Amino acid sequence: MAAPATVIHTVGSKVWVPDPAESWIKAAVQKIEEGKDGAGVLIVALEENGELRRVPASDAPLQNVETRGGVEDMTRLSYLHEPGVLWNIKSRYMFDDIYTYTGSILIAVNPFAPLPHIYGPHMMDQYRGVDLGDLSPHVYAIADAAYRQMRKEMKGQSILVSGESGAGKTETSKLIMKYLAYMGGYMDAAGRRGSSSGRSVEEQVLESNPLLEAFGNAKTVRNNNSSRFGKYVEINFNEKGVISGAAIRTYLLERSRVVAVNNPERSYHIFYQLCDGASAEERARWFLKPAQEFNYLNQSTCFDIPGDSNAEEYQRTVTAMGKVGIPAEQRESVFATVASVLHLGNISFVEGKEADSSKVAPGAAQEHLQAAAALLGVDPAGLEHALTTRSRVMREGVIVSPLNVRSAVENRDSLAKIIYAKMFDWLVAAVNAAIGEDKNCAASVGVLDIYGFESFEYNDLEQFCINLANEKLQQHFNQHVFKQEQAEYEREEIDWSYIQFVDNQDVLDLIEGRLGVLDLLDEQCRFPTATHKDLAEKLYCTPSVKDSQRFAKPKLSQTAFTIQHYAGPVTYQTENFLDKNKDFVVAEHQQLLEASSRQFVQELFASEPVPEGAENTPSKAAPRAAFKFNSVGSQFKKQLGELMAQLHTMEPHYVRCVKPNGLNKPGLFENSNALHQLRCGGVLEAVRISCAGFPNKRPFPDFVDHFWSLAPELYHMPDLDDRQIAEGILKQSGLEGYQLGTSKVFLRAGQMALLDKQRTDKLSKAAVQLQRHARGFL
Ligand code: AD9
Ligand code: MG
Repeated sequence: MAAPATVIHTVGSKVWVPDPAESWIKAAVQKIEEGKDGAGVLIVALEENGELRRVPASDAPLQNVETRGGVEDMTRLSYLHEPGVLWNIKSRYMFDDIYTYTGSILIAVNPFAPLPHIYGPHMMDQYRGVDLGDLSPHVYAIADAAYRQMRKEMKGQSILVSGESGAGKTETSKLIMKYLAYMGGYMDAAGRRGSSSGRSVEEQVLESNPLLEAFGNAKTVRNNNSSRFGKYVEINFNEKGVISGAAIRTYLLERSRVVAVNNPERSYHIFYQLCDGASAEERARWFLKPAQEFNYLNQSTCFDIPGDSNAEEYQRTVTAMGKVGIPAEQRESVFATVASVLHLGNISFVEGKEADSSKVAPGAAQEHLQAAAALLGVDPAGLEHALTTRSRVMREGVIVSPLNVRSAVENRDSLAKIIYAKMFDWLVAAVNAAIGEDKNCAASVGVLDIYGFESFEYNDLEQFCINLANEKLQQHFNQHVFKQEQAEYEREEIDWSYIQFVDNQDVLDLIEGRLGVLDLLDEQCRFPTATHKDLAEKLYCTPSVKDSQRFAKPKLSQTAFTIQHYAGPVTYQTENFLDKNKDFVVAEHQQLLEASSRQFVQELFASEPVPEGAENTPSKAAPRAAFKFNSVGSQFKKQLGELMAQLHTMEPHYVRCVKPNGLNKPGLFENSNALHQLRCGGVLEAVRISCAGFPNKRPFPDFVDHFWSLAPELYHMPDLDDRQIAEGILKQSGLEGYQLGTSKVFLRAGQMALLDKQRTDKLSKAAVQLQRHARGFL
């Protein structure tokens, strides 16, 4: 993305030069030299302190002409390159303009402060029915474009929101949903908004947000309200454009958080809400204690979120559940189940009589065993048995063996996780049932709020799955951006057949293709004795994986692997891959809970049909003690496949959220951090795709106004139109590869800079002549 040739620079040119701290820094060219290999070398002086630096000319792209507060659409920058994009977003952010377009993509920088003046019905009315770009960039403009396009073409629209944790995806999605609810809200004959008949579909849709956030969001080090699941909401509209239904799908809830929290994070909000907010009567019914006394919560010292009240949030959750349409009786069941999970966490074990066996510890643990059993509707002895033994199906029959203390603890945690996960899925299903999908709708708008690309010190199966999702969305994005570019070239009737860009299909093949990483992972999971070392070996020696350009074995590890993602390399540690990939309900748990006296619990554990091809499928004669193996990775791949198939039928709109700093503070913009996100979010990829074609497009009149001085004689010919003058200017310039469309000039990357240079040279020559001329007179 650097400047292609040295000829664009002159002494005095204002350029960007790479800087380790600031990524890019402003400088002015002092001197131009020729390097050893003939390439240009610049001596530049930094703008901020005059320090001199020597940089290859190819590393010093030209600065755009400074505009106060930046430009609203990045494609209007004369020079479209990394520092130009970064600087533009930053300049706007400093004026609280958090939104910027790159063509039709919206970039949203998290303000980390309420900006009430830019949201609300008053602003929604302003954006209603206005073409994208006619008003300042705004998330409402994107929502409006999707809504209008849906109504006009009766075609499904999707709005894909992405960004890293804390970048503002969920807030942005909610703003979009509010806009759609406002536009698609019920209106009576007199044009009054809102339904007269109590609950409206749009209200249900909006209230599903606080509900699912209570159960699926948690405080993390990155975000006090971090979504620990992905979400796709499809809002249905009738032919009048009024909301007629909705469907919600969720992806990969983080289960481990239920039983393990790192300081200073928290588990899911609902636990704290319940402990602080339940009434005396409810507390008695659910045997609740302060949050500090529950082991699943007190591994962290954080119980409160500054500025929030758990008790108030509890009321908010109850209200939201009611508004969505979950009746009191079911709410009771859900809360009892949440409480049962907390009690499970306080059941501790001591060694049993036999060697390597365990039993529930005396004292408080017994009380919690009683409480958990009561809330789950099972017999305490049965629960203890299910927690402390494991049965195996052998040829001779079922063999029940005791678990030692450590295994009992693990077993208890896996029960807690599965109960919570099933309850979460139940909630999503309940919300869907209450709202109701309109299968006969005229068209829908889908909003996707899904975790962005992740790369940490330690990357586990979760990061692997998340990054797979991002690769798939990135491919979708690239194809769309490329298609849009091509559509414009076609409209302008220019030749673009030779323009190509590299796509990320090879990464997808590596991960989800035949005998790719996911296949090999499932294969290893089917061997009961396989370890992560076996998995790593398998990955290192299978040609479909090891020969991929995108795969590498890190030098210093025997079990990790590195994938070269579109957003950069990520090294995954395989230690937990096998365990985390196995998704099954332990037979003891299944048997215990499907026989619960509580209908709700029974429903959660109602036997599902065994998936085809699943291992350990009990044969008809076999006892029920076998478990069903289901792979997390393959399920996620399947879900993603369905999502992508759905998205392919819809017209996409993109919002890229950017977190300006790691401190969640307003007014602070960290360059390298933001740049990394622009890369991960595909914004720079979009720029790259654009640069592979014709990054600068100028309508003929604009082009002529700017460059007439390159061919003043043409400009004064009365018979020529702007297209002919533009053609003449370009011919004289000696450039090649540009194209003339029906209304615009299309320039290849770097050509704008070359033309600008010719123009400056010409104008300064003219100025010199003028001066001489003037002197002649003196
Ligand atoms: V995560 O991947 O779920 O951890 P998100 O969803 O990207 O993350 P979220 O929308 O939760 O981030 O935003 C984080 C915080 O930033 C919010 O709690 C707000 O305090 C803040 N935020 C985000 N967007 C806006 C906004 N448009 N206006 C004001 C905002 N504050
Ligand atoms: Mg979120």
